[in-house]
Amino acid sequence: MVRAWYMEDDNLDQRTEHYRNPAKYISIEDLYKISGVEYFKLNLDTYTTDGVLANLKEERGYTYEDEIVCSEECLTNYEEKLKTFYQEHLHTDEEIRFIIEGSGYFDVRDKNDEWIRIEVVPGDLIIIPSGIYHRFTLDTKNYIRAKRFFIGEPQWTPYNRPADDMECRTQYVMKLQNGN
Ligand code: KMT
Ligand code: NI
Repeated sequence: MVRAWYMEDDNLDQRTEHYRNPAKYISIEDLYKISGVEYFKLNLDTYTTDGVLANLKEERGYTYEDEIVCSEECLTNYEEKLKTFYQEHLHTDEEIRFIIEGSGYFDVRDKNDEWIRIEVVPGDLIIIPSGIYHRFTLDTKNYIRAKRFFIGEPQWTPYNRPADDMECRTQYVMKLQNGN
């Protein structure tokens, strides 16, 4: 099961858990309510044929798909990319990742601007809504392989915070105020 918790916001290694003391976990249902982040568990042995992913793609209109591997060997400009991923940013579209191998953390801001750390492992499909401030880091194992999906022509541009005046941001904030 996916795990998520409120982060201790210190300056230690970004790749470690950063639990609070005592640890403060949040369920995936509550995470959805307060942030709009969606989560699906897929079966890694059967996802190519069992129809679950196919349905999701159909329902949500994901027409584009590729794969990203983040490791020192596979990612060009590895250090630079990892820095970019970990800069607090938002996108004009959803960020959809389906983890095939390895692991990592997506951090999202709640409405009080506190960081929530979401651990992703193989079989997890996570949808980060457009307009939410977030970031990504590898964990200490330094490896993740994930599928990326997109509606139409992919557009991965990160808009670093502050991006409060962007339309996707104001819409996101409004949606949350109206209870998603
Ligand atoms: C992103 O945009 O943050 C990424 O693609 C991170 C790697 S995919 C798990
Ligand atoms: Ni992003």
